[in-house]
This record gives sequence, C-alpha cells and structure tokens, in this order.
Amino acid sequence: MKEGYSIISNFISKKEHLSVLDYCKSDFYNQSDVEYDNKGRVNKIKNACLNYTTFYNLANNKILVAHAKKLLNTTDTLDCYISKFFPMEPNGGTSTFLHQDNYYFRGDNNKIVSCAVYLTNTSKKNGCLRVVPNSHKKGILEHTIESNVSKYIKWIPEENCDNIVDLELEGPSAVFFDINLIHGCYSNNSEEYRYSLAWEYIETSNNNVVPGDRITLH
Ligand SMILES: O=C(O)CCC(=O)C(=O)O
Repeated sequence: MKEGYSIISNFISKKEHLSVLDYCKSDFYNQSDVEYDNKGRVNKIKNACLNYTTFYNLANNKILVAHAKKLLNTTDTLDCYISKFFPMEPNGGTSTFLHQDNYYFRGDNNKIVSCAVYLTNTSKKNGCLRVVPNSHKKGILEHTIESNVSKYIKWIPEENCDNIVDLELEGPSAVFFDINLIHGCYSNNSEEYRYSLAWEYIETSNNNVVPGDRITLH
C-alpha cells in the first residue's frame, strides 16, 4: 500500500448505503456493547460485525473482501476481527485520536489489515480520519496520552507525528491501512452525527493474535 493506506469508493449501491445509514440512526444496539466517553457520550459500539448483521454484510462486501485479500496476498477465507461502530455524536463527540491499531494486539502487519468505512461525508469539522503517511515503517510508538474513553486506551501525542494528512472524504468511502499506521480522527464539532465503522481483516486460519471478537466472512 502506497504510504501505508489506500482509499476505496464505489463499493456499495446507493440503496444499500441509504439502508445502512437508516440502520445507524436507529436504536439497534445492546447496552452491553456500548462504550461511553468520560462525558457520557457514546464513543463506540463493540462487536459491530459479530452482533449486527447489517454491519456483518458491510464487512462481507465483495469489493472490500477482494481488496483485503489482495493486500494480504491470500485466497483463503477471511475473518472480520475487532469490529466497532462509531456513531460520533454532534457537538464534541469523539471516536479515536492518533494511535496505531497494532499497539493493542501486536500482530503481523503482513497478515492483518485495518479497514475503516465512512458512511457520511467527512471533514475536519465533523471528525475526518487523519493518517501519517509511511508511519507504518517506523515500529510501534509510545502511546502516552490518557484517553477520554478508558484507562486501557491511549493516544500518541500529535507533536510526535510528522506530516499528518487529513482525509476529507465523500461517504461512503473505505480506507484500508497498515495495522502499524498512525491514524485517528478529529472530534465531531458539527451539528450532525458522523457514522463510521472499523475492523481488521485476518485469515480465518490465523490465530496468532490476542482474543477479540471475530467472525468468518464468506
Ligand atoms: O473511524 C473512526 O472514527 C476511527 C477509526 C479508528 O481509528 C480505529 O478504529 O482504530
């Protein structure tokens, strides 16, 4: 992947996009899957693809799965691993700040790839994704900033990141990125919700990772 990430658009029909958006706006989730921030706002819904078929179907999208297989250089069946839905709340809601996914699970970056799907248009104002090109080549950095979500989650200080690129994208868009790539989002300072999902693609046969929600795709 050039610079550690690639962007895909045109992977779902308009009809499917609208139907997923409607689902996002509904009160679909189990309370046990919700993680709140320190201001009581919803930060994420865990087990997104494991527990909610609409999101499973999105991860199972033919174009996304084919792209993941190409990046992982495999024809094997894939699993969707550690899936999350981020219904970034208006007026200050957050999802993640700068971090490396692989800080948390220490897998092989040739064997797992991250994918984030933006269902709404994203901008600096409503919490677009930011990436540090080529940062996946530099190993895992220290994550020293306390998060607003849980004591197990930490962020990388912005001053330790050179040349952050803001990916202001038209939704729906999918961003694939190396699990070592530094990335994160702005807060949502708009008046509307900003919906995204994220997960890892991993070969079904690969159990060389820490336990996490996972489900086989077909
Ligand atoms: O899409 C988002 O809001 C955050 C995605 C992300 O950084 C992650 O899941 O690690």
